[in-house]
Amino acid sequence: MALNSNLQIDGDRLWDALMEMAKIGPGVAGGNNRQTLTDEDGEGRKLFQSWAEAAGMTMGVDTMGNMFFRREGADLDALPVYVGSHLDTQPTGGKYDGVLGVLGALELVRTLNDLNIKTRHPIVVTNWTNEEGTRFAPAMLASGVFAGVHEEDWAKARLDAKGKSFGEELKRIGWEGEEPVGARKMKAFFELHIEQGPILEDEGLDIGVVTHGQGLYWLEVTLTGKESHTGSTPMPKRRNAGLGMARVTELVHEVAMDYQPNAVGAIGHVEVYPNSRNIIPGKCVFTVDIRSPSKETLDTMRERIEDGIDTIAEALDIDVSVDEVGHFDPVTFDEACVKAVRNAAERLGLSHTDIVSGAGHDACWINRVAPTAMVMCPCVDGLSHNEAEEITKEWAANGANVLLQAVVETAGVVE
Ligand code: HGY
Ligand code: MN
Ligand code: MN
Repeated sequence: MALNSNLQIDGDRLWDALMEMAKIGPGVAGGNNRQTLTDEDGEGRKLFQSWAEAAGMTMGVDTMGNMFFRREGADLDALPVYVGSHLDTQPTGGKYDGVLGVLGALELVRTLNDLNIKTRHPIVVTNWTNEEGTRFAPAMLASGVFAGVHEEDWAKARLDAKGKSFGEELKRIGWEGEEPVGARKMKAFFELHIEQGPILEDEGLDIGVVTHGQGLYWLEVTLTGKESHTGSTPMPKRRNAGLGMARVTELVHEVAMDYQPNAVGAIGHVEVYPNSRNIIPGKCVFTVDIRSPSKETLDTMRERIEDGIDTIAEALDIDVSVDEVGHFDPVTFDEACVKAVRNAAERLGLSHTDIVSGAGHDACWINRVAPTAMVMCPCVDGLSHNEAEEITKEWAANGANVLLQAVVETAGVVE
């Protein structure tokens, strides 16, 4: 069967699956709180497993809890085409970030089953553990181990805010697999994801053909001053870590603004000790998140911010330490895979544009070990990492149809 625009997924079935999965780990404002390796994550994994096995796929799980569901191809020895994303969410996350990519891949297989289409290469639907990095830093942790970026022991020793380790939590929810992580070889990897930015919606475009992903640093900064009474400590005698954090927050913003229109910078995670109304903060721990599509700009921003932090600490007589807890350089996705995505959008008559991903994705790491590309669909107001994250059924279906066509083009149709 030649690939043509008649090959389309069932948009209602995809939407129903998204709404069903969204019931697990509900947020408080219509989104989701299904953080990695929580009981809710375990429940979501079980639901996904039941659907994937009902679609005739066989499951494999590796030692980082990455889930793989294989649909056999005509050529049993051919390297599979992998397709997927992540089911874990932010604490105040949306229903579609990551989930659309996993359930869009499931829908792709369900559609091939309905139409009795056999591909030459097997297809493997994937759920990567801990893409968000919000409970266990850094982001894309398990796909990073798979791609050989992180050592498995280091990853399993990562602690959450309550001092629980990734490894013990993975065991606790019963999803530590047997497969050695990274042993699987891929012909290609495709990931469907919401844009998490405003470009596609603002320009009225259906599809983002992701050519690059911007680079990122997560710098965990610890400022140590001296706890003392907010009422009786004279201003000149204060060693105020909270004031230091405020100045660093401003510094990060100013540096990012110097490299517009693409650079970004903010501080999203903050811990203030002892966090008492009438004690001057003795210690602040926070994470600087800076990103740019240009490696040179990213490194310059990091240098300027670290120098600025030293100046601020000296002026306030506070101590400082900076730990890199996350980093990846800007990513260029595989030309042939990107072309398959672009061909798919054209074949389907969908408007599209090349786009650089602002967010990090598992695809950014998998691109190191296999030819990789991403498909993006719009999201309302470009909003994500917010419970109000929204997409339309049509946008979801367009994205999943492009994913289907790109994967089938790459896997080859036998009958
Ligand atoms: O941080 C990111 O870019 C991704 O959402 N984990
Ligand atoms: Mn995501
Ligand atoms: Mn996310």
